[in-house]
Amino acid sequence: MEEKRARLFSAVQPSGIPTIANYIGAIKNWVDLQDKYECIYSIADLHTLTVKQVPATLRQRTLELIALYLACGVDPEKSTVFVQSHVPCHAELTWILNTITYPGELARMTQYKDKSRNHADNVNMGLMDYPVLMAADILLYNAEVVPVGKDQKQHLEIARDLAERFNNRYSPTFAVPEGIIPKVGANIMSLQDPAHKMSKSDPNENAFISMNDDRDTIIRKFKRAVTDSESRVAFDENRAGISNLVSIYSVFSGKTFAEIEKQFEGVGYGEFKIEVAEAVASTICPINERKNEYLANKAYLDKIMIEGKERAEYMARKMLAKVYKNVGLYTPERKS
Ligand code: ATP
Ligand code: LTN
Repeated sequence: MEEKRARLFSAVQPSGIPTIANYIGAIKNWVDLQDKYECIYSIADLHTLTVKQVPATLRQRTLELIALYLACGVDPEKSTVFVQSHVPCHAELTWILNTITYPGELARMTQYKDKSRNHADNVNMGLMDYPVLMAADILLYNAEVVPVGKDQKQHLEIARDLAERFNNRYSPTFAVPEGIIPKVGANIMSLQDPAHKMSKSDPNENAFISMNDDRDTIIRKFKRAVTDSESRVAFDENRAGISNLVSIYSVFSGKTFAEIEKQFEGVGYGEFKIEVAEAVASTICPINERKNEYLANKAYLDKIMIEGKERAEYMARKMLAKVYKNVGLYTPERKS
């Protein structure tokens, strides 16, 4: 009999065009994990509503993101791929978890503080509650592993705390999830300001490489990347800009930091930047082409989403029924 594999859950928000940071920190790793775990990959559309979205754009980005998942190698035969809002249990479990969450623990989240600053005209309850919805995503499937970038570590910690708190307050119900954070590339920085993470919602387009960028754009953006005046290609914590480029190159070339330092000894930043750009382009341009092929077949994408929803909802409904029972909500039984 086939051995039962541990459940894995992860998601990306359709809040913009994904960048290479989302690819490196998340989607790229998902593909390899499909053979080891029972994987569930979601599109976190409800999360995006915590900042202002243009409705038509959000709908289009949802399609683009599912096309990108498939183009990167997420296989709907192996994994469950679905859109968060298609399974109402996520919002329902969020309510239950809210009743065991303290406002203080949400107010101190780095992402909440950053986004409240960046969207000062729209500091809403959803923005604060974001980690609870994320905890619901994970706990609803009893996921034991959650691959994410470093920026999500704090949120994962809340998911673990809520699982433990719930289990202690009521009865053992949830698995306590563990994060998988990649060794290299968990924290890709902005090309324009290496003190801040690369983010798809950065207003400065030169700060990120989008998964839609063509080869010329990729080269132009890397050429402009902020480095330092030292001009030695190496991973060095005190030189964030060049270290970021070395990390990116390492991921796309498969070479270690030591190999890269040796290869580029005596080579200037200008030449190195072109090499990085070429390595990135040779991976993401073909992905982009495949993504466009999927996008041209909306009926297929809709079919994948509907099948994914059905599979996800089956698992989620079972879990939510257990949660409702364990907290004491009454369920009537149909006798005839
Ligand atoms: P936004 O800018 O809209 O907040 P984002 O670019 O931070 O979005 P998310 O959708 O929040 O992206 O994240 C999707 C996945 O990508 C998560 O697993 C996250 O940890 C990872 N990720 C995001 N930014 C980075 C980064 N700079 N380096 C590595 N991984 C990242
Ligand atoms: N908040 C995540 C996206 C996300 C997620 C999740 C990741 C929503 N729900 C559940 C892992 C597990 C982010 O990357 N910004």
